[in-house]
Amino acid sequence: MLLIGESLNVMSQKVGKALKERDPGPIQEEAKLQKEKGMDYIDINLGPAKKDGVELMPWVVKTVQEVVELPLALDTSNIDAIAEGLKVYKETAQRPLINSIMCRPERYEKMLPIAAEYNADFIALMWGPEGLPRDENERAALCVELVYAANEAGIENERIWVDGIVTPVNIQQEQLVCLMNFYDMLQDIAPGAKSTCGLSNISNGPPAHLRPILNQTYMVMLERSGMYSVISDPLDEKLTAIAKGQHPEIVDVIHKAMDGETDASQHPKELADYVKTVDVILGRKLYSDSWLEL
Ligand code: THG
Repeated sequence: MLLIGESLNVMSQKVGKALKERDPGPIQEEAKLQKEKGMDYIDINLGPAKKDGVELMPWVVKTVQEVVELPLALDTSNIDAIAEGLKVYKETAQRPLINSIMCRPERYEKMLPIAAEYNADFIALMWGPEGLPRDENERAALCVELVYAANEAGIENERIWVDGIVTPVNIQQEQLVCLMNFYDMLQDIAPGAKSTCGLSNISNGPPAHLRPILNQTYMVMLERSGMYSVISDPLDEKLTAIAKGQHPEIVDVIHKAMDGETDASQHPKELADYVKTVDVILGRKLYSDSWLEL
């Protein structure tokens, strides 16, 4: 599983302040930390960046590329800021990633030519004219439309990273299964396409100390549906270790739980918690903040 670090983010206090003040120090520290923690890509998340994005994105790209050679994902809804960032992007072993292009004609008609011109990969976000798709079939329909438009623009499937959108477990529990069903179909819809998602979205809402087990469990479940990469928290070392294949016993218990071949009572607490979390993600149990205590 390839990992894209999420924490070079305008919402983080340290990074947000440094971005505002154009102070390279904390940003370069963050980038080096992400590399040390095993990230394969760094997501530069500037949010909407309406006002100064066109000037800020190229500044951050240069600032990060002075200290690490990892490929970067440029994450902002400001289209011109993405283009300006790609203009100064120093070539890396992998192509840069545009994060993201939505399934809305007025967006992709502007953005696909930018991806083509600068030889960038892009994240295809399954967010349509009516917002979040309701199930795997609506996701599939959006995906077909955007992949077709990308191919027309000369971008092959291998450069498209499909993001079906992870929803918070406490408010849209049933969507988590739809998302896995969608990834199960992806290679039929778009052969050769890559995949990714904002993994931490699943635990956006639950208490902070319970976020890692939700993120870790869902990552393993999604990997079984072919997930190629996730945007993740670089400080979650356990997650990174699982992603890099260092915890086969955890992967094994999660798979068995998915298949109904084990239950929590058969395992010590650490593994039992993964079993209970699978049950919540699959909707076998209703989510509540106390699911591990039940
Ligand atoms: N898909 C794609 N891109 C995305 C998302 C996605 N980019 C943004 C987001 N979702 C993924 N990135 C994050 C970044 C931070 C957090 C979650 C997802 C996060 N941060 C902590 C918080 O908000 O509590 C800590 C913030 C801080 O550092 O203070 O949860 O779905 N393509």
